[in-house]
Amino acid sequence: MNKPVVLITGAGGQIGSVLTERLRLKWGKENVIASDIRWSPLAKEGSFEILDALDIKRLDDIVITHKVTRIYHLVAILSANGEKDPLRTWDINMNSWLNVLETAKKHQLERVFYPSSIAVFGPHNERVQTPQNSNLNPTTVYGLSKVAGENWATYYNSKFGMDIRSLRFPGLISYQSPAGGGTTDYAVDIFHKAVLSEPFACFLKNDTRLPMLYMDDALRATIELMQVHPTKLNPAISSYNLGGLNFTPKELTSAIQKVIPTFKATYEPDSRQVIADSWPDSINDSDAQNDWNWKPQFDLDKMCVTMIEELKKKYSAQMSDSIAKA
Ligand code: AKB
Repeated sequence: MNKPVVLITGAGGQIGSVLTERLRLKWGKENVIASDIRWSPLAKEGSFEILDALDIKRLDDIVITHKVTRIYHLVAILSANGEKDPLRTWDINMNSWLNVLETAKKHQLERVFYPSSIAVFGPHNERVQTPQNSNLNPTTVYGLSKVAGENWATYYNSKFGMDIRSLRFPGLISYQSPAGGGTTDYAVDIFHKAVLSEPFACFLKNDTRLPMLYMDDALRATIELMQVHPTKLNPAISSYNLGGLNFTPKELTSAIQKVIPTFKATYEPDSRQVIADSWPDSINDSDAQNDWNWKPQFDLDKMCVTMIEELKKKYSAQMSDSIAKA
């Protein structure tokens, strides 16, 4: 099999910065082009292009110049930030995606990846083990754009014979890069405070249960889904539910306290609580398990230990750097 030439849009974000690294390891630096609207440190390690994904001409030029065969489209304004300017969120989330779809169709790209989200669900869905085929009635503009994005993917797949694959990500937890304006961000921020020995004020109530996933599992799911033979995938599924973990802020605090017993959190809900209350507690991902053998590897305790170890290393490396520079 020829190696794909991959373009990642929005590569500077939470998923993109780690996915780029992973794909560069898998396919070689020369075969993975990271792009973002602004410069990113990813440029130091391999090909990088400045790209505003609303600019279809520039996208087209990049695809031609690098002979791109696959796109991972990671540009999006997330749930909490999206509510600050709904029309701009719709414009960026939808039109960047339509640009990718049109470009992929024009150049007959082999495969495209689209990240959807648990934000496609709304308050009228079954909250526990939310099924794959639920009615989708989101309450955020981010969720609306993800439902529409999934439907556009199905449309291009069936009408133009394309191969667009998608996952509904829960909240993602990673040490490499900050979370970017979502409702699940607390579950990343809390680790930074814990490692810095500072108290954490959580913006959700202590008993708000949400589906979450450690980044390593999310990346593995993405890479596995993109490698699966097309006949294994169910064409009736526009985007696969992806489960993994689910916990409340209080449970996460207790799990962190097993590693850092002095850590303390308070709970001061803000406007993000309403969004969290409209989302599932947990996700049924049996279709992903059956169709392409999806299985997460990180439980809550393993994730906490790894996050804390890695963040400690990161902060002590930063400290040594600044001492060396002083
Ligand atoms: C958000 O909180 O908006 C995202 C998501 C669940 O898609 N992390």
